[in-house]
Order: sequence, then C-alpha cells, then structure tokens
Amino acid sequence: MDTRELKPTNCHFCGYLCAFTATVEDGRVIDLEPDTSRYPYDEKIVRGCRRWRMNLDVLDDPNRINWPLRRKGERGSNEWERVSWDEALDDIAARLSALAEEHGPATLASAIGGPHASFWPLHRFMSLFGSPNNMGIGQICWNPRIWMDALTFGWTVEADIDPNVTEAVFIWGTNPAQSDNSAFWRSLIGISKSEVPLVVVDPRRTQVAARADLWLAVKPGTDCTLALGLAHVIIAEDLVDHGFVERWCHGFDELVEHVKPYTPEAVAQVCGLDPDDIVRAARIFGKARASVLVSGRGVDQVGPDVAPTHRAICCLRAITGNVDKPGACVLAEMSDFTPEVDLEMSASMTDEQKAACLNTPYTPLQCYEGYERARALTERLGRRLPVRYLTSAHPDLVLKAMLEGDPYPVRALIVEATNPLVTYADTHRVFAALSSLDLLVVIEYYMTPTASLADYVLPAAGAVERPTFQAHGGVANIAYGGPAAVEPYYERKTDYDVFRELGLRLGQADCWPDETLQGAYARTLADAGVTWEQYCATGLYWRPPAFAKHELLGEDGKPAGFATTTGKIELACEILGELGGDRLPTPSPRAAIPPLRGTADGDDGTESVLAAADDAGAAEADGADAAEGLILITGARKQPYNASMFLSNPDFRAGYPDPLVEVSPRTATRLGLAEGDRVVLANEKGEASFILKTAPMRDDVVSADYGWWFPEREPGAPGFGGIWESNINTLTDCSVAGGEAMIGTWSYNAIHCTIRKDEGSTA
Ligand SMILES: Nc1nc2c(c(=O)[nH]1)N[C@H]1C(S)=C(S)[C@@H](COP(=O)(O)OP(=O)(O)OC[C@H]3O[C@@H](n4cnc5c(=O)[nH]c(N)nc54)[C@H](O)[C@@H]3O)O[C@H]1N2
Ligand SMILES: Nc1nc2c(c(=O)[nH]1)N[C@H]1C(S)=C(S)[C@@H](COP(=O)(O)OP(=O)(O)OC[C@H]3O[C@@H](n4cnc5c(=O)[nH]c(N)nc54)[C@H](O)[C@@H]3O)O[C@H]1N2
Ligand code: SF4
Ligand SMILES: [Mo]
Repeated sequence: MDTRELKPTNCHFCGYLCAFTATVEDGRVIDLEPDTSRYPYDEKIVRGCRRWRMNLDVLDDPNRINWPLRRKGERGSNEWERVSWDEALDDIAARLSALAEEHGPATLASAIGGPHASFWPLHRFMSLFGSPNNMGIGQICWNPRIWMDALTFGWTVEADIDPNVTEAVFIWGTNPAQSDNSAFWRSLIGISKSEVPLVVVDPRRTQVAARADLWLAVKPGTDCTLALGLAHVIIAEDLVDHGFVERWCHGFDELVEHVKPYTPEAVAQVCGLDPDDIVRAARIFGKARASVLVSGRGVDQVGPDVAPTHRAICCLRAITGNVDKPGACVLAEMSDFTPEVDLEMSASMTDEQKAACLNTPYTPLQCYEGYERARALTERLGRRLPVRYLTSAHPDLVLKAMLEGDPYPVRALIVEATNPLVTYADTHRVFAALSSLDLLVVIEYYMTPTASLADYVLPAAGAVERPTFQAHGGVANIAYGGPAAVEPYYERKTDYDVFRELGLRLGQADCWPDETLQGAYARTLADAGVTWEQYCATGLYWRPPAFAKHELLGEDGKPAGFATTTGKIELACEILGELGGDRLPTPSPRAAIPPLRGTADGDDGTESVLAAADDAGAAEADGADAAEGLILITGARKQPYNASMFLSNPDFRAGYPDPLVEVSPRTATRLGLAEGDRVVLANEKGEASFILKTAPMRDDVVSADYGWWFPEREPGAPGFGGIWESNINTLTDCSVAGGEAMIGTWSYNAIHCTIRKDEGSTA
C-alpha cells in the first residue's frame, strides 16, 4: 500500500513564502514541487529561485541542531550536553525570574534579525515579562520608511506598479534582481522592455541599473540632497500638481524656499553627478501622470541621512500628486486579521515598564513617547502601527547596559533567528557584550558563531515543519503562507512553542490560549472572517486597498484627509519639529547645501555651495581614508546567499566560495590592485579580508560583502567560525550619537575605510 501523501506547505528561505506540494512518507518529506495553485501562483518565481531545492537538505541537514543543548564548559568552548526541553525551559524560566527579581524585568533583552520567522510570539513574551528591550534590525531595515511615511502621509505607502497606468519608475538604492528575485523583479523586467522610463539611483551598475533609461551613480550618503534637487527642478519647471498640493499638502511654500539652493549644479557637485542628468530625472518624474518610486537599503542604512532622505522622497511623491493614486503609490489598509500590535500585547506593559525603555532620552521618535504621538494621529483613521518594532531598543544602548550596567544592568538575552556576531554592527563590542552576560539563550537551526557563545541553544523548527503567516507587521491587509507538511523533526519546536512554554512557566497562561501556532493563526484570521482552511486553500489573504481614501466623506460630511497633525500630507512635518528635529527634510552636514544668502545683490549662492563642497572634502580628508578618499558600502545583496545563511551549502559555496569586495576597474588601477588580489579593508573600528573583484560602479566606492563566516571551521573559541577574518561588521559602528537623531539609524553604507593588499597572503 502506498503510504505517500501530498501536502501543501511553504518555503521560508525568504519573505516570499512560495507554495510547495510536499510528498510525505512516514512523517518525512521526500519530495517538494512548486504549487502554482497557491500564492504566488507563478511557477517561474519558484523555479527561477536558486534556493528552493535546498529545503530538503536544510530539513535534515546533519549540521542542524535537533535537541536542546546546555553549555558544559567555559562560555564559547563549544562543549555541550543534551538536555530535555523541560530541563532547559525550567532552568531558563527560573534564571530569568531570579534576574528580574534582582534587577527588574528590563534586565532581559531580546535580539531578532530579518523576516525568517514570526516575531510576535517573542514580543508577546517580552511584553508579559515586562521588558521593553527588544533589539532588532528595525532601525536599519524597516522603521525609517514606516516612520517617515506615517508622519508624512498618516500611514505607510506601497508602490502600485501598473504597466497600463504607471508612466515612470524610479528604483532608488535597491537591487531587486538579487534581493527580491521574484514578482517585483519580474515586473521591472517588463517595465524595462516597455516605453515606461526606468530611472535607477545607485552607486553600483546593478542589473536593474543596466536596464535603466537613466542611471544616476550617486555618491553614497548624498541621496537626500539629490531628492531635494529633483524637487527644486520640479518646482522651478512648474511640474507640480497644484490642485493636489493646494488641497492636500501642508508646508508647500516652505518647501519651495527650502529647495531653492538645491540647484542642479549645486546638487551635482555634492552628489557627484551630471547636472543635466538631475534635470532629466526630475522631468521624467514630474511629467509622468503616474510615477512610482521604490527605495531600499541604499536609503535605509546611511545613518543621519536616513530620515531626511525618506522625507524628501515622500515630498517628491506629494508635490507631483502621486499619492493614493493608481499606478503611483497607494496608502495601505490596516489588516482585517488581528494586527501585529494586538498580537504582541504591548498594551499589557505598565507605564513604569515602558519608562525603562533605553531609547527615551536619545531617540525621541523610536520610543514609547514617540509611538504614542503617532498612534494618537493614525488612530483617527483606525490604523495602528506595531509597537515593538517602532520602539525597538537601540543596540548601542543595550550593549552599553550589558557592558557597563548603565543606566541599569541588562544581564540576559534571548536571540531568535539572527546571528548578531556577524550581522549586527561593531562585532568586537557585540562579542564583548554577549560574552559578559549571565544568561544567553539562542534559538537556532545551526551552531552559528552567536549560538556557540550561548548557555542554551534551542532547536528551531523551520519552513515545511511549521505553519507560516507573513503579515508585514500588520500594516497592510495582506498575509500569505500555509500549513506545515510534517511535525517538526527530532525535538525541534516552533519559535511560538518555545515562547509559549516559557510564558506558561512564568505566569502568562491567560495570554497564550492557543496550544499551537496553527491555532494562533486561525484565531488571527477569524477576525477577518476567514478560516485557517480557507486561507490555506489559496495561501493568501488579500484585500486590495482603495485609492483616494483621503476624499472619502466621513459621518460629519467632511473628507477623511490624512491622519497627520494638520489632516494633510505634511511636507513640513509638525511632529518632527515638536520633537526637536527638522520640519523640512535636511541632509546631514556632509551632504548639505547652505541656504542662499539672499538674492537682492544678485548672489545666487554658488559661492557658498562651492565652500560647502570644499568643507565636505576637508571633512573627509580628516578621516582615516585621507590617502585614498574611499567610501565603503556593505552588504549589497547577492543570490544565493542570505545574510550569514547558506554558506554551508556545498553547491552554493562552489559557485561563490569567497567573500568579495568590489571596486571599479579605474579605482583598482589607481590603488595598484588587481582582480583576485587578497585585500584588507580597515578603519578605526577594525579590519577584514576579502578577494578583490572589479565591477561597473562609481569610482572610489568600495562595496564589501556582508554576512561572512566559515561554517566549515570549528564553532566556538578561539576562532568562532572565522568571524574575525572577513566580517565587514568589524568595521561598522552603531553609536547612537553618530546615528539619525529621531530613530537612531546607524550606517552600513557611506562609511570611510582604507584598502591594502594583503602581502602575507598567497591568494
Ligand atoms: N554590514 C551590514 N550589516 C547588515 C546589513 C548590511 O547590509 N550590511 N543588513 C542588515 C539587515 S537589513 C538585516 S535584516 C540583518 C539580517 O541579519 P540576520 O537576520 O541576523 O541574518 P541571517 O544571517 O539571515 O541570520 C538569521 C539566522 O536565523 C536562523 N534562522 C532562520 N530561520 C529561523 C527560524 O525560523 N527560527 C529561528 N529561531 N532561527 C532561524 C538562521 O539559521 C540564521 O543563523 O543584517 C543587517 N546587518
Ligand atoms: N539574496 C539575498 N536577498 C535578500 C537578502 C540577502 O541577504 N540575500 N536580505 C533581505 C533583506 S534583510 C533586505 S533588508 C533586503 C534588502 O534589499 P535591497 O534594499 O534591494 O538591498 P540590495 O540588493 O543590497 O540593494 C541596495 C542597493 O543600494 C545601493 N547603495 C548603497 N549605498 C547607497 C547610497 O548611499 N545611495 C544609494 N542610492 N544607493 C546605495 C547598493 O549598491 C545596492 O545596490 O533584501 C532581502 N533579500
Ligand atoms: S527562497 Fe524565497 S523566492 Fe525562493 S522559493 Fe523560497 S520563498 Fe520562494
Ligand atoms: Mo533587512
């Protein structure tokens, strides 16, 4: 008798969660095939992805962690004993209680990474435990856009690329060919073949740049200046949508004054571009009846310029009327299913617990007070952002509390689905801080460098072994995923089960009514009137957002407007002003253009612009890069890897064996370096070794891979899987003082560095 069954399930090696049909025999998956009857429906997406076939290998990889492990030897010695789940969880719960008793609940911190799992169970656990200290990558990955969209438009916006309506597409600091090798990239290929102009802003000639009608190879970290330059031209050439601006925008006259000095010539000098190209780009954006602009890490990870750049981009959309309009950008809808903000149960935190948030004195937006201001506005139109992501604790402050006990000791850390020794900024400091803890718990698939430092390593169930529900923090009305095909292998547990079982041991029983993750998702969907079975049948819950929601009349007969202080789109942002920030998007000094000195005497400001450019040059020359004037960008996404994952896959590794650093051919020649040289990148934080490759990109920019460790080496001391060799985060810094003032974003791009040939190496 054939005991094989076909079961629907999903991949979770990236945020797409492609649908599979699994062939299951005796509780084991023996085959996987793309399932086009469920989301994302397009077989080419899965088959065009190099990762999907890995699911079977990862499911039963001999290197997977399959049982709870407790540290036996010294911290980091990589000596473990297998323990039962009860032993592990009883001990962890007891130690957390004792630490909370001694130092208060904020002594527990957590760390998360990219969207590998649902993080609300961890956040619910933290809320109920009473700690505000969830650390994450939000400040450099998601928050800047969400915050600035919310403050400008009253809610988050999404791109609505519609080839029949969209008349211009701008791709700004994102390379979907590598980072999102799926539906979005496929739609861009279509755009590049059509009449619709495609403009790309990126210092590297990426695949999307190579397909563009216009490539602006901007100097890293000067994007805000460029966006203000585009606004200058759009205003000067009267490409403004005056009807929309008069009716729906606040602060237009101020913006007009603000962008006056940002002439194409002045901007070209700061951004290292041709003024004609700036004018051309502005005309493309301004003349199109519907323009789309999509941004990514190039804009998200440039420290002090992050918030102003997003704000300037919001202003570009607004003054051209490209808001909540088909083929342009559309305001998302709040989810019908239970939103993240309710799942995470942050409302159960007391005021005293919230007041322990380390960010409050430092980043006035990214903290509970900042969240409260935004909530008061967005709630007018029934929308609420997730609390935990948008208040997440700044790593600089958490590391300080670990190392110095200031302002109070953080003594315990739970790490879920992240590898901070490789992916967080400032590896030396992260290492010192994690090594100093009383309790470090890591929930993982593999013995990563971070896991090898832990007291407990707990085995996580992954894709195919668990149900999935990707919901974008509940800020849009879409969720996708599906059921598990099998029970978790060995003694692995879903992240949900781990936090629920810990929670039950710590008096949280009332708040974990669902015994399983599937039950919790079913409850979530019930709010939208959908059953778990209905969701699994298509793998998708989606309600398209309506356009022009600001014009809908309320019960009072007045249009809804935007959920901001003024009810309009805030070109001049009142909340940012109240919090001590800039009401208008203003670049940091390195990329700023000084105000015009008045036009009465015919002074057009050119002189002061030149002086500013000289100052910027002088400031750079003060840095360690004086000799070479190089600008480091890091982590450009590359298939098939994902951050620090999949380096152990033999096929992947055969095709891409070494950490690479890329420069333009001209820069290589200038530096006396050749393709294939082993080189060392260094700055005052540290150094790391890479193989040099030349690639088409802006001169004097150095683009280094991120995420590198060597799973083939021994985990634990002394080498920790090679984290001190080619790990670019030994050169990065997360100091809150050097970051963006409102959110605290630090820099993974636009950093200074030196480069030298590694003479000691034979490579
Ligand atoms: N220099 C530099 N640093 C960066 C960036 C950069 O561009 N440059 N990018 C930043 C960005 S945007 C991000 S999002 C972060 C990403 O940083 P991370 O998320 O830390 O990166 P990953 O290497 O993907 O780590 C994921 C880890 O989680 C484990 N894992 C995967 N799925 C699960 C699961 O379901 N449960 C559990 N418990 N574990 C799981 C994996 O085995 C892996 O070890 O890095 C940031 N750091
Ligand atoms: N293969 C793969 N895919 C991934 C990931 C992965 O690790 N591997 N990680 C996932 C995660 S966590 C994230 S956040 C997304 C990120 O997705 P994306 O934002 O698309 O990331 P990248 O593909 O690195 O594109 C960022 C681009 O910004 C450019 N850039 C750098 N500095 C600047 C600057 O100052 N200005 C401008 N204009 N551009 C600049 C870089 O050259 C690069 O081409 O990718 C996701 N997808
Ligand atoms: S890695 Fe992403 S795109 Fe590839 S199959 Fe999995 S979910 Fe789909
Ligand atoms: Mo990310």
